[in-house]
Amino acid sequence: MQFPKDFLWGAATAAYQIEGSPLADGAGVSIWHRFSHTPGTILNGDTGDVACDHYRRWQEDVEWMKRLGLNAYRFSVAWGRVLPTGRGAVNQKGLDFYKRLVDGLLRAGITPMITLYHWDLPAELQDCGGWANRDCAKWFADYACLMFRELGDRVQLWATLNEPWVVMALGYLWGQHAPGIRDIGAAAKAGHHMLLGHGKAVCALRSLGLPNAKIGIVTNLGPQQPASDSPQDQMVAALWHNFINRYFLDPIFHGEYPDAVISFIGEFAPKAAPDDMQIIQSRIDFLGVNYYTRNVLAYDASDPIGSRTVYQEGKLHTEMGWEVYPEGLYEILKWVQAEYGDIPLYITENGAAFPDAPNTQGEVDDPLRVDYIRAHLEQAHRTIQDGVPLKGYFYWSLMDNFEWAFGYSKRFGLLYVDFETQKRIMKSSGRWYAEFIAGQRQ
Ligand code: IFM
Repeated sequence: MQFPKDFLWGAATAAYQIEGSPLADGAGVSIWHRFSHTPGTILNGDTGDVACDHYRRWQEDVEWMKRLGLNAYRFSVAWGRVLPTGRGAVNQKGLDFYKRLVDGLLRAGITPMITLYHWDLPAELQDCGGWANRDCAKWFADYACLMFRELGDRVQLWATLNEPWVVMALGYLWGQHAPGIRDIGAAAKAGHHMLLGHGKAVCALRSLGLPNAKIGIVTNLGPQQPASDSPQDQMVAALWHNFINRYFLDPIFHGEYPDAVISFIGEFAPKAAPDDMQIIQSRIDFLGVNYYTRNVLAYDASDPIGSRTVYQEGKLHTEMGWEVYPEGLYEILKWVQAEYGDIPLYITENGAAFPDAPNTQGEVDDPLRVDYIRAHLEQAHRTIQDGVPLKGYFYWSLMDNFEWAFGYSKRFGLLYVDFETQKRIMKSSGRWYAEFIAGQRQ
C-alpha cells in the first residue's frame, strides 16, 4: 500500500474534548461548558473541565505527535477563548495559545489543519438564539475572519464547521448535545444559518487574498443502506441518505436542499433569503469526510421517523455500538466524487472506541484498533487507485478524550490517557500507525 508522497498523515482532536481549563486566561463560557455542568446531561456527570489538560500540556502532546511521525494535525479553536462573548473584544491570551500551538507544530514539521467550529459556541451567543438566530452566520464569519488575519500567514488548511449535521440533529432536534434543544423549526434554522456562516467565512477568506490558504468544511458521511429489497426499506434508506449525506452538501455543491428532506419536513423547511444559496455555494477547496460506519435501515411504522437501524449480527461493533464496515469508506468517497465532482478530499476523522486498559506491564494492547485502521487505510488506498483525489487521513483521535454525552467512557485514542494522572501511553495502534507512516516515507 503506497500512498502519494504528499499525502497527509494525521490525527484529529477538538478543543472542548481535550483542552481542559475552559475558563482560563479570560476565556468565555461555551455551550458545552454550560451543558456539561447541567445535571443529567453527561454520563457519570463528566465535564471538560480538565479533559486531557492539553491547554497546559500542549508541548508534550506535540512531542507525542512527533513520535507518531504525523505530518499533519487537525484541531479546533475554541471560539470563546479568542472572543469570550463570541463577538467584539478579542482575548489576546486565548489567541496566543493557538499561535504558540501552531508555531510549535510548524517547528515539528507538522501541518496544522484548523477547524473553526467544533461545537463549542460561546454561551452568550446561545443566549441570543445561537445558530437558530440568522445573525450567528455573521458572528461566525467575523470570528473566522479574525482567525484568518491572525493565523493565515502560518495556517494553510481551514475547515469552517465540523459535522453541521450532528449540531443540527443532536444539538437542536434531539437534544443529546449542547445546547440541548428539541425543536424541529429551530433545527432547520440552525442548519441553514450554519451553511450561511460557512459560506460567509469562505468569502471572507477569499477577500483577504491569502495565496496559499485552502478552505473547506467537514461533514459526517456514511452509506445508508436498506435492510431488504422491500420498497419501504428502500424508501427509508433513501430518506436517511438524503438527510445525512446530502442535506449539507447539496446546498454547497448544487445550491439547493434535497427535495426528499424538504418535503418530509414540510412547514419546517428552512427559508433561504434571496442571496443565501449563492453565498453557501461559494467554491471550497476541499471537503473533509468523517467516516465511522454505515446504517442498515428498515421501515418501522411505530417509529416517529418510520425507520429503525438493523443491528448486523456477527459483525464487529465498536464501544459506540457502531458496526465496523471499512468498505463503506470506499463507497461513500466514490459517491462523493460521482455526485459532487473531483473536489480534493481528506478523511478528517476515522476511528474506533474500544475498552482499552493498561496491562500489568503498563502497556496498552489494542489489536482491534490496529485492524480497524489497517482495513480503512486499505479502502482509502483503493479509492485513490480508482481515481478519487484523496489527499490525507486523520485518525480520530490523537488521544482518549471527552466523548461528549458519553463523557470519558469511550476511548478512541492512539494515545491512552490516564485521566487521574494525565499520563499518556502510546497504544499498540499508535506504534502500528507510526510504523506505517514511516514505511510510506521510504
Ligand atoms: O468525538 C467525535 C468528534 O467530536 C466528532 N466526530 C465523531 C467523534 C466520535 O464520536
